[in-house]
Amino acid sequence: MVIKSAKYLTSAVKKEDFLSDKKEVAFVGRSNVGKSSLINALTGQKKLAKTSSTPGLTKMVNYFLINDEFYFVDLPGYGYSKTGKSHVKIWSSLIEDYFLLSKNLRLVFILVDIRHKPTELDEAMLKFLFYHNIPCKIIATKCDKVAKSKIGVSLQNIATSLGVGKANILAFSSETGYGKDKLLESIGELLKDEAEE
Ligand SMILES: Nc1nc2c(ncn2[C@@H]2O[C@H](COP(=O)(O)OP(=O)(O)O)[C@@H](O)[C@H]2O)c(=O)[nH]1
Ligand SMILES: [Mg+2]
Repeated sequence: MVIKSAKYLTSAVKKEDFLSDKKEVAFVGRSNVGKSSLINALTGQKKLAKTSSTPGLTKMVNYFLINDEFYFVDLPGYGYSKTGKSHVKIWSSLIEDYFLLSKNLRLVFILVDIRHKPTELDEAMLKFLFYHNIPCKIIATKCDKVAKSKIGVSLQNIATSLGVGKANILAFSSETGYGKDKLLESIGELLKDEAEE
């Protein structure tokens, strides 16, 4: 598919703010894994989603209108959260609310860093989505950081560690655009299949 237009629409800070009028494709993952950069790379707009080298800043559910047809949704990052003195391992209840209430959600991409073994939270997120019958795929981000010849092995390791088939994982780089066409194709297929139903 081709992205002809993309614009930031709104952000939800509570469940009452969630949109429900269009199909949604959501991106989730630990803070700093590259969610916002991926949305910028896919849409070809460098400043559409706010990117940051400081983890944990995005706490809202951000909606981007694509081709006046569907939404990309940038979800809050999960991971260690500094609340007062303690660091707790969490994802926000806003993420759970989003998954449970978004009836037009068609696909969730869980982003993991291609250089690292998925974390317990990545596994928990995958299980949560399986449990609630929400279709999901994995994107291994920052693949410009590993040699091209190592991408295949890295994907296999991530697949094995998460217990999913390698076909469910795509390698991606926001820096080089690696994987962009495949990713757009799989989003296009998903939305097209539905139009034919
Ligand atoms: N080398 C490289 N760096 C990336 C890539 N994607 C994101 N980053 C960097 O990782 C940091 C976090 O990215 P961001 O998109 O804000 O992550 P988010 O918290 O998941 O939204 C930023 O400094 C980005 O420049 C990538 O594909 N390759
Ligand atoms: Mg972000």
